This record gives sequence, C-alpha cells and structure tokens, in this order.
Amino acid sequence: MTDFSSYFLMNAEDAAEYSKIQLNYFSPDADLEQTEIGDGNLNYIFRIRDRKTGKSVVIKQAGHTARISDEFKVSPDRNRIEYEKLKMENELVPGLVPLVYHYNEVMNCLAMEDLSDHVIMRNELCEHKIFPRFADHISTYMANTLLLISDAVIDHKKKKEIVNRFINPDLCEITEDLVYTEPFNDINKRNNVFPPNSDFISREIYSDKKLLLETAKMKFDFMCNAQSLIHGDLHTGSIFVTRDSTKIIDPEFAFFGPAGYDIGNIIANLIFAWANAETTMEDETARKEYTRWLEETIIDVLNMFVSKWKELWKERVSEVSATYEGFDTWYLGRILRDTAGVTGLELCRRIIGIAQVKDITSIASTEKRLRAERLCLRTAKRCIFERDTITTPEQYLNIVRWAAEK
Ligand code: SR1
Ligand code: MG
Repeated sequence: MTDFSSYFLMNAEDAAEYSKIQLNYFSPDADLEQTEIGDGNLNYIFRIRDRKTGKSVVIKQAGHTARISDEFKVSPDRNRIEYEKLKMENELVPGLVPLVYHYNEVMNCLAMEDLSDHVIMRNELCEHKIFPRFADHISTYMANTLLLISDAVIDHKKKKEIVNRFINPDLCEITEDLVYTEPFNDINKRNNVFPPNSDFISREIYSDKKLLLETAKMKFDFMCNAQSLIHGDLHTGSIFVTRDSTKIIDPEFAFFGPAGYDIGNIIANLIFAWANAETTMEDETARKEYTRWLEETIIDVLNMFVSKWKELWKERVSEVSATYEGFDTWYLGRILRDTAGVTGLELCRRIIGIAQVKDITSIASTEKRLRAERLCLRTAKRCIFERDTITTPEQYLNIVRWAAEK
C-alpha cells in the first residue's frame, strides 16, 4: 500500500485509504464506502463515508490532463488555487461555499465538506425547479468576492502579492481558447456544432467580421484587466443548491480578471435555462410561470448585485482615487459593460464550442433545439454589440424576448 509520498492518480479505494491515513479524518475502525462522483470536464472527485457514523468527506484530485480530453494539458496546481480561493471565500461569504479541510501539494488534492444534501443547479433548472433564495445568495457572493478582493479595497502591494498566488496560465488559456477564440472561428477544429445548425452558425457567427473584432477587444480585456479575484467558471454546474441554500463550488479557474466575467456567466446560464423552458415546456401556464421566475431571477440578480456592490463600496473602499466623485459610477459602468459582453460570449461558446450545456443538448426535438440555439445566438450577438449600453436587467429580457420571436 502506498504512503502517498509521490503523486499518482487515485481510484476510489486509494482515496478512502488517503482519507484514513493522510487526513486522519476517520477512526481506524471506520467502515468506509467510497464512490467517484465527478462529472465535470477536468477532475476526479471522491465521496468517502463511514457506514457506522454517517460521517463523510469529499476529496478532489487534479490530473495532468483534463478529464474531457487528453488534448488539454493542465497544471494540477489548479487544485491549490481552488483551495486558497475557497479558504478566502469562507472568510468573505461564509455559508455560501463548502468548508475546506486540507490541501496536499504532492497528491494535488483537497479535502472538503460533503454537500450530498445539495444538488447541481443546472440539473434542477432542466427539471424546471425554482430556487427562491438563489438571487439573494449569488448577488451576495459576487458583490463581496468581486469588490473586496480588488484594488479599490485591498492595499496595492498586498493585492499584487495575491495576484502572484493566483497566476493561473493553463486554465486562463482554456478560457481564452474556448470562450474568446474558437467559437468564432473554429481555429482548432474542436467546435461541436449541432449539424442542423451548421449553416446558420457559418453565416451568423463565423462570417461576421465585426463580431470577430468585438471578441478580440473582449479577449484583451480578459487577459489584461486584473480587476478582481474572479471565480472564473461561474455557471450553474458550479453551483450546488437546495431550496434554501446555495453553495458555490469549483473556483479552480480563479485569477485576477474582469469582475463582469462572473456576472455575465450567471446571466448567460439563466438564459440557457430560459431557452430550455421556452422551447420544451408544452403546458402554457406552467411555461409562463417558470419563465417568469427565471426573468425575475435575472432582474433580482443584477439589481441586488448593484445595490449590494454600492453599499459595500461606501463602506469598504480605501483607495483614495477611487473615492473621487463619479469614479464609482464609471467603475460600475465598466463592470456592467463587461457583464453584457461576457453574457454574449458564454451564450455562443456553449452552443458552438467543445464544452456544451445540458440545458440545450438535452432537447430531444431537432426543431426545438434549433429554436433554443438560435434564440441564444441572436441574444448573444446583441449582448456583444450593444454591451456599452446594456445596463439594466430589463434590457436583457427585451433582447431575449425579441430573439424568441424571430
Ligand atoms: C477543458 S475544460 C472545458 C470547460 O469545462 C470547465 O468547466 C470550463 O467551463 C471549461 O471551459
Ligand atoms: Mg468546473
């Protein structure tokens, strides 16, 4: 039996042994059961439980390549980044993220709270379930994490020290390629276009030179604007929920980038849920009720984010230049512009690129899926082109409704 003194990719039995002898988490006579529960694109996730006591833990291990494809060589240091970000988030937004217990730099694995009483939000949205506390929780998470770890609040030297710890080149490269580049030109031939939508995508996306130019501007913003310590992959598959609780997981893509990247991801993924409901729910009353809840959630997420952000700005900003009259409005305006642009990028990349979303791919009817895809792509283009003027949630909803009517 290994003593875990050198790295190897664990199976579930290894992870159980690890939890006993490295974590000392279970008593020596524990009767452990273990399962690999990961269904993401990158890592291996094990749940270990003592049948006698019900006590459990989750162990997440990073490999040297992505689970989705060996083509992606990704530093396992992402696991340290996730651990450090979760530790910071436990301070900033306690209760909205899992507790973390331990990180091992040899095995590139971390141990954290088992959230088996929660479920992945995307799967529930595909079942047309409602989460009344979500907007409040996610807006608190975003306002606190995005403002409190930024130059507006943190001492500049301290911030640069944190930037250093969160240089995340491999995962940033994935985002630069999969979000900002490939969906618009298929340069690496990795896109995964739904064949009946191929002509539409060639005409409306690949052939649109003006769109290409806007994606380049946004890509340079992503690469150059070290504004906030962002989550970096804040979609509904990175969120665990119950009716009353929200836990944001998986911040391995964290780095200092534009704050609007996280907010735009949330808005886009709520639009995927809207497109699914709009195109698949047969019963008109149920459909209207559910799409209305999603619309109200988009409104609440953005409005609550803005008001919480403004309150925090008043209380916490320490940088003198940031206190000059009008600077807060200018700064928030840039976040909202980036939010709209990223909403458009995320909508495109999940329809066209390699990493897709169940909200769309699970639509069995070709006709309905085509309608959902085109609704998202038309919304995306307007969000990108009109990002300088999109500042309110109602503007997103007007665009989505316009796209649904086309
Ligand atoms: C190779 S990783 C593909 C995607 O999965 C992750 O969750 C990120 O969204 C990434 O873009
Ligand atoms: Mg993930």
